[in-house]
Amino acid sequence: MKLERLMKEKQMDAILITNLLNVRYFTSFTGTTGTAIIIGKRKFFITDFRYVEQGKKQVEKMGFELICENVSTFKKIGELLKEYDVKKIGIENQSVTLDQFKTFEKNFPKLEYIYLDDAFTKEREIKSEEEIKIIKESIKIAEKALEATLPKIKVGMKEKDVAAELEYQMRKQGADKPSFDLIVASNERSALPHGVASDKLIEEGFLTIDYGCFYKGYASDITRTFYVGKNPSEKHIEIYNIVKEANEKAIKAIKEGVSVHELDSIARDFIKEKGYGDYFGHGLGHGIGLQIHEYPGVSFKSEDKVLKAGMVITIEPGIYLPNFGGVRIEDDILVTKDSYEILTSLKKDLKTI
Ligand SMILES: [Mn+2]
Repeated sequence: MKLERLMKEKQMDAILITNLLNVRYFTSFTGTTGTAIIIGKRKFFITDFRYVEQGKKQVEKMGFELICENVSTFKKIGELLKEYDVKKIGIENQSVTLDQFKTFEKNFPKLEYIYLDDAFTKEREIKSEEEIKIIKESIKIAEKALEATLPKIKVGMKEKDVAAELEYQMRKQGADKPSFDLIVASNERSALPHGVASDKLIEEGFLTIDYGCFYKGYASDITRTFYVGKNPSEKHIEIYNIVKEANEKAIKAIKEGVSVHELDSIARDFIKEKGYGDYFGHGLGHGIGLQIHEYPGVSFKSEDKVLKAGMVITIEPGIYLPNFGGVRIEDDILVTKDSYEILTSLKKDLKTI
């Protein structure tokens, strides 16, 4: 069990899990109020009246004992710490607020605090079979939604209306909600790597749609760039195909053992070689899971590490030419022992709409 291993490694008597995504990961609890505390071999989950029924069903399967505390979770934690004579406790220093920490220190001055840093998020980077199944569903929902939206896109429509339609279609297919503010960027706005849908009207030129949804808590993240109009210029076709080739080259190199820097370079060097190196300024990709961006980073900027089977990453090279337009093509990929599985299935040839 991951938590027990962590406790042993850092010689802690207890671990406090307060970040809701990590609470969800370790306890299966999907509500909005809950704290987990592991003390030795005992695992407790503290929530309030509203979540007792739901909480029991979810956390008991994971070996947690539910404690209902309606007044102060903090007081309850204090009682447990005392009862079990805890001396050394791991806390999520990246998400505990300074106020919470001060209250802790004031009330438990003798406790030794171990900063867990990103230990939990690192645990989450390799997905279980169950998680992979859910991510695949999340992607399928997003893809069906885009297919249903594309025929409705017309010149003169607002970017925001395209985003609204796409969100509606995702929810109709079963999504919980969009995984981030949808990017719908028409013509010269497609040169903005993060062109969140605006009031701009769709016009002839590139149209970049970067979107995804949460399904059962797990994110999908897909980008496709289209050409609105019948006759893309040679330049449009040229940069589109360079990005597509960079995307495909990087994907082909994926397997356990390849480093993220190496992967980033494959796409980056290719784009540079074609003369557009200055126009690809962001990283190649990132892990997806309970968060839209999680470990591992797949970028020249991220910590270099090797891919491991079970990681789910995006590959999303792009070229952005100011006052002209930009292209990004993003797929979601499962790393396997000897190669990869492309989880996204939307076509990548330049499509005119
Ligand atoms: Mn992405």
